[in-house]
Amino acid sequence: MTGTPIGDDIVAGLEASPKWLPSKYFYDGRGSALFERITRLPEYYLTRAETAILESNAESVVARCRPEELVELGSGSSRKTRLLLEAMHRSGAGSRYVALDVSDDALRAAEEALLADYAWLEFAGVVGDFHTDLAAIPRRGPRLVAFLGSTIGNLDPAERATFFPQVRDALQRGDAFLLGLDLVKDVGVLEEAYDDAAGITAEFNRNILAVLNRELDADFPIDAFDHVAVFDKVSSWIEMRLRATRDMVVTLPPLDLRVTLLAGEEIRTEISCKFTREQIEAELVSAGLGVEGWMTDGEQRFAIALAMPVGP
Ligand code: SAH
Ligand code: AVI
Repeated sequence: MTGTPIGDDIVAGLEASPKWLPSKYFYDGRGSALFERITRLPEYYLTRAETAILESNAESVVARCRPEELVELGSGSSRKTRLLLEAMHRSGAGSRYVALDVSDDALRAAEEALLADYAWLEFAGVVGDFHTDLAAIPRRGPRLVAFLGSTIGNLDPAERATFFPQVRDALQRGDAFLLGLDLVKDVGVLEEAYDDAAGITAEFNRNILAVLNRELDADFPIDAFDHVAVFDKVSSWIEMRLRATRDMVVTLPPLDLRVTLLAGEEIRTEISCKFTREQIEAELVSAGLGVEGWMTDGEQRFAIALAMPVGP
């Protein structure tokens, strides 16, 4: 998946109570492919809703900031990104696309698919972590930074409070930040989106254990975990967990780690926050980003905010 060594965060998570794992470890080749299947599930409305918003608004977003380069964080398959790249190309704005993702498998597949269709595209893939690596991408001119898919929801409030100022620092006056956000809605709709009838999200969830088994020579008995997805109303997030169905001891030899799990014990693998406009506007403003545009789908399930740096 990535050249970054995995370790310290896993030790911290598995020694914590309750236990947790960082969600970036879902995305090896299989995890990225499972996520793509999720985006096509009837229950997972997010990708369809965001695509509809981009279909209606990509042109005006590009007209607003006239970017020479599009920098996308957590770009995955870059499928929806095509709408922005095509709008940039049509308008005669720049043709440089920097895709940053922790998954080199996803980046390679995206590069191949994009270059097969867009001979004019200048593609740069960066294997990296959007928590730390945005500042290292050189700015070549007016810039649009995109963070789509509501991946921002996978960051907790403290992580967002660190992340948004980094985005602000990567922008100059006239640059823009395009942020995809899943909105608060009926709990039943939310929980079904994360617990689909075909069981693809469950497979995606369990894949994080397969990654640890392969990368860290761990011995998680993957079939002995149930998929759990619940909406926490207080925190306004979906929490995905893996619940042990029996007592077990798991070893991760390279980390010198031995983990005991009791039957019924859960490991949190992901949060997926659901937002209101007021909340996200307040967070962006306190990072020096003013919301200049707010676009939603017809059913108000999903929003894309267009933010621009304010102040000097
Ligand atoms: N933006 C795409 C993909 C969303 S899936 C879409 O909207 O469909 C989340 C993507 O973020 C995956 O491709 C995953 O590999 C990547 N990702 C997760 N954590 C990351 C991190 N910390 N740094 C960089 N990329 C990360
Ligand atoms: C990538 N991320 C925004 C997805 C989400 O909805 O939180 C990951 C996902 N997890 C379960 N289904 C999809």
